[in-house]
Amino acid sequence: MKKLFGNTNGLKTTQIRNIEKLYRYRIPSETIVTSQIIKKISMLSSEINRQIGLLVNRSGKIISVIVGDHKQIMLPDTSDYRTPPGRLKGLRCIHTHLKDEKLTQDDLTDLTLLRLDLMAAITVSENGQARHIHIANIFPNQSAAQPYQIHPPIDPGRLDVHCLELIESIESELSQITALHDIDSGIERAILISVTTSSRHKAKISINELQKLARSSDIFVVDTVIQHRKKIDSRFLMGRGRLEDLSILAMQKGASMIIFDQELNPSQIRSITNKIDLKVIDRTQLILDIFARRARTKEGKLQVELAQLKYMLPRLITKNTAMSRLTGGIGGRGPGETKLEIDRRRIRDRISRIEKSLKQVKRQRDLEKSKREKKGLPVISIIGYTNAGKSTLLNTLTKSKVLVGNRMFATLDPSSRRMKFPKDTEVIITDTVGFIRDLPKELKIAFSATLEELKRADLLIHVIDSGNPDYQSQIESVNKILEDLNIHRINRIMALNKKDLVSKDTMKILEKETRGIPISAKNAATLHLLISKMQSMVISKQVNGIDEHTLLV
Ligand SMILES: Nc1nc2c(ncn2[C@@H]2O[C@H](COP(=O)(O)OP(=O)(O)OP(=O)(O)O)[C@@H](O)[C@H]2O)c(=O)[nH]1
Ligand SMILES: [Mg+2]
Repeated sequence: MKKLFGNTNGLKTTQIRNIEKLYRYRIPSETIVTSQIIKKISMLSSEINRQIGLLVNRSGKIISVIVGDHKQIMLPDTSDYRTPPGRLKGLRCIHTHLKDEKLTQDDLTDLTLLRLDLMAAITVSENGQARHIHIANIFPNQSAAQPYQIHPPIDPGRLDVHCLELIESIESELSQITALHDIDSGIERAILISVTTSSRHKAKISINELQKLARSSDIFVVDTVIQHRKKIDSRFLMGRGRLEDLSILAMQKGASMIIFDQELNPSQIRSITNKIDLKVIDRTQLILDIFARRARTKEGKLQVELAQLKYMLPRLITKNTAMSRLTGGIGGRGPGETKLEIDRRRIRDRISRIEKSLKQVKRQRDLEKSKREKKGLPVISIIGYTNAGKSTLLNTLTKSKVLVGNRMFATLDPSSRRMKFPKDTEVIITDTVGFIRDLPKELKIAFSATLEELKRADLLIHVIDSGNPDYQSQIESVNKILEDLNIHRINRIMALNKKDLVSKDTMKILEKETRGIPISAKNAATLHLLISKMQSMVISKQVNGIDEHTLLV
């Protein structure tokens, strides 16, 4: 016999048995619930003085029996039954109300958030007789004030609502909405949400960046929502009402996923995923996902996998399909406790194997490095915020063809090229992974070996995207990362890139603020001043020895 959900404490064994027997019933697909079940559930509910609920699938099978208290039932986790946009969940909830009470706000919230087929409450009299059945369904009409529709109470003896027809008509309306949005293109559609206590301006900049990140991960952004709060709710970040609005918005716009601009801790991911019938991920997961798509070299791939596993481990507490997107399914589909333990152990094993391989790769690289060092070529590293134009600059300077792209983190794996200055000095120029504000710590750790490389640079070129309205805070983020890496004392040139995108006046201000050199990395003709500065700094360093640190900013 399947186990009961909810709280059975204080019930007699015979009562528990009798309630468990409800699992044996089946409901013909055209009726919401049979009179036999109505009778049974009302009697039992009144006997134990608690609500009893059933979750029923489309073919009429009872998949969960839930015992509540006298005021409410808590629906179990149903995230395994996630439905694609344009569909309902495929589950209806039928439960008892002990007082002569209509559907409560909680019932209606569950209906909309979980996208249930139907929500029904049977009111039960003190002697265990069913009085009325109250039914509500989702009402996807965009112009309606409420996302649900409540039917007039039905007499238990006259249950003539054709259940399947009703559900199908709702789904047909939903699919009309989704057809409008070309859902079947296979591209994930997401709503971005920022729940924040900081200023509107900051939140806006941040969510714009999240939008670029989403696009870089081939996700189509259907809407962005900024929610200001005096205090962040520790469980759901936002209030439940807002969560409900979000669910409705997702339904109306055919979104399958919400992405939080804030990092969600394991328990927040869990509570939100259980509450809302949408895939839920945060900015960190999105960045990890982009990295996973971009990594090409063995080292890069290992580093990203390590970061993902470390991020996932504490979050592998319960089912969370959001993870499957990142892990190709490890633990994605609601593992039971033992499977969870196996998954955890497998992940830990994999983590230590990757760490070992990475050490080996590093040894190999050190070997190559020392060969190169013997040649004694100075190293210039190009660094900067992601999408600033670092790879473009490397390409133009060295006439090479490193991948450039108008997306975040186009470059993951560092590449090095030789370059000869007019005065015949030869150097090695390296391009690095872009920086981003609040770089997830898992990635920082995983990429520490790559970033450590920067310590060996004789000169850093900090490329700035002058065309980005947020350039100032991007510079700050880069500076902060340089400090974290303890390389902020290495000589540095600020290159104010994309000067073709800003007016001369703006560029003047920028030059004054940063004492940088305006360039357009795409256009070799604009690089003379930069090249001569690079050359003079490399030569002066060679002359003056390694310990001189003139910070040129
Ligand atoms: N208008 C303009 N666009 C530029 C310039 N330099 C680079 N870009 C564009 O900026 C985008 C990013 O260039 P990348 O060179 O890939 O930038 P990156 O800093 O290497 O980026 P990541 O590797 O993603 O961190 C591309 O679409 C480039 O074509 C420039 O001088 N002017
Ligand atoms: Mg790049």
